Amino acid sequence: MSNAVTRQASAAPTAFAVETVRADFPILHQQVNGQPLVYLDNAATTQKPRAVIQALVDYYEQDNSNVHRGAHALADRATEKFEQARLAVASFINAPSSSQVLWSRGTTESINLVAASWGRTQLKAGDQVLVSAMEHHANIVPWQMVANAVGAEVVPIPVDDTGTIDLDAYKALLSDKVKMVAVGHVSNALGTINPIEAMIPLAHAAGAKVLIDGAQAVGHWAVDVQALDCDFYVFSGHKLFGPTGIGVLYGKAELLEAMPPYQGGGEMIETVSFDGTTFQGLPYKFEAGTPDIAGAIGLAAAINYLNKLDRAGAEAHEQALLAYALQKAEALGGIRLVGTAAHKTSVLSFLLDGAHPADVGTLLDQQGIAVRVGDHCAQPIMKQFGIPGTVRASFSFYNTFEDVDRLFAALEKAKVFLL
Ligand code: C6P
Repeated sequence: MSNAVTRQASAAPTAFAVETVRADFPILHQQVNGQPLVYLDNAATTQKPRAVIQALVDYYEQDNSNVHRGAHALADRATEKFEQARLAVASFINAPSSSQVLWSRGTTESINLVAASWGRTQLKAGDQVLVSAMEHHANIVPWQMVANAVGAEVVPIPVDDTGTIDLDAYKALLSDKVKMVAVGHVSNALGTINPIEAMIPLAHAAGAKVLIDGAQAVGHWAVDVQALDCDFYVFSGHKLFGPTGIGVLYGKAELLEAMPPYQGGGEMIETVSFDGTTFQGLPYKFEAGTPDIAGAIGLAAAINYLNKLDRAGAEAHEQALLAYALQKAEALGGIRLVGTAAHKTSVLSFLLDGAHPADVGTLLDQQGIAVRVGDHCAQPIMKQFGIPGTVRASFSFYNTFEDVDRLFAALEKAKVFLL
C-alpha cells in the first residue's frame, strides 16, 4: 500500500525553500484538466523564472537591435548585453575565456558543429568515435553522419542492465583508433550520472578528444569545464531555466582555433571578396548570421537566478524527491524501473506492468500531471532493454513532495483503469 510509506520515513527533510522558489515560476500556478498542474517533464525542458521572462520583455521593450553592427545607442546596448551574457556563461562553467563560449541553437546544434567542423577535418577512414549506448540521438547521429562521410566508425560503449557504463569495457575499447569519446554527462532517458571524471583522462591517455553532452547536467549542479578537462562541453539554455533557441558550445581554445567555420555568412567574416574570404577569430568565426540575442540575454538571466539560488540545497532537495518517489514506486508495485544506476539525477523512468507508456501518460495528463513518454530520443538503449519506451517523471528543484504524492495517486488510478 502506497500510503504505508510516509514522507517522514522516506526522505530526509530538506531545508530548501521550495515554496519561495515556486513563487518565482508563474507557469506552475495553473490548473490543467481541472487539477493544479504538477510539472514533471523537466528533463524535456525546464520552466522559466519570472526574472528570465522579464529579461526578455525588457530587452524587446527597451534594447532590441542587431548586435555588433549598429552605429546607434540601441545597437550598443544590445551588443553590450549580448556579450555580457557570454561572460556570464563563461564564468558559470569556469571557461578560461568568453571567446571559448560559442552560441548555438542548443545541444543538438553544438554537437553538429563539432562533428561537422572538427570531425570532417580530424577523422579519417578507420578511426573510431566512442559514444555510450545510452546516448541521446543528438550525440549519435551527427557522429554517424561524419563517420559515413569519411569512412570512420561509431562504436557504442556498453551499458549494463542498471543503465551504468561498463568502465572495463570502455577501457578495452580505447585504442589508437579512437579519436573522439562523445558521452553524456547525464542520460536523459535514465538519469544515470556518467563517471566522466574517470573517462576523460582515460580517453586523453589513449590520444582521443572528449565531448561532453551536458544537456541534462547543467540544470542540477555547477559544472567546471577546466576541472573536468573535457575538450568540448555542450548544453541547451532551455534545460537551464532559460529560453529555447539558445545553446552553448565550450571548447578548448587550440581546438576551436584550428577548426574551420561551420556555417558561412555575415558576422563570421573579416573580409569578403571574390578572390577569397578571411574569417574572424573566436568566437565569431562560428557565429554566422544574426544570433539569438534575446535568447542569450534570457540565458544570462537564468544563470543570474541560479547564482543566487542555494544550488547544493536544490540538488539535495531533488535527490530527496527521487528517494521518496523510489519508495512510493516500491509500495505501488507492478512497476518496472528503467535505469537504476547508483548515481542518478532526479529522473524516474518506468513502465507500469501491462500498460503502454502512452496510455499512462494520457491518464496522468487528465489528472494534471505532465510527464514525458516514449523512447526519449534514445532508441538504442530502449532496444537493449527490449522496451518501446518508458514513462519519465523528471523532478526539478521547484517540485514538491506533494507533487510526488499526486503522481503516485494518479498512477494508482491509472492501474485500476488500465489493468
Ligand atoms: N532531451 C528530453 O526530453 P536540444 O533539443 O538540442 O535542446 O537537446 C537535445 C538533447 C541532447 N542531449 C541530451 C542528453 C538531451 O537530453 C537532449 C534533449 C529532451 O530528454 C528532448 S528529446
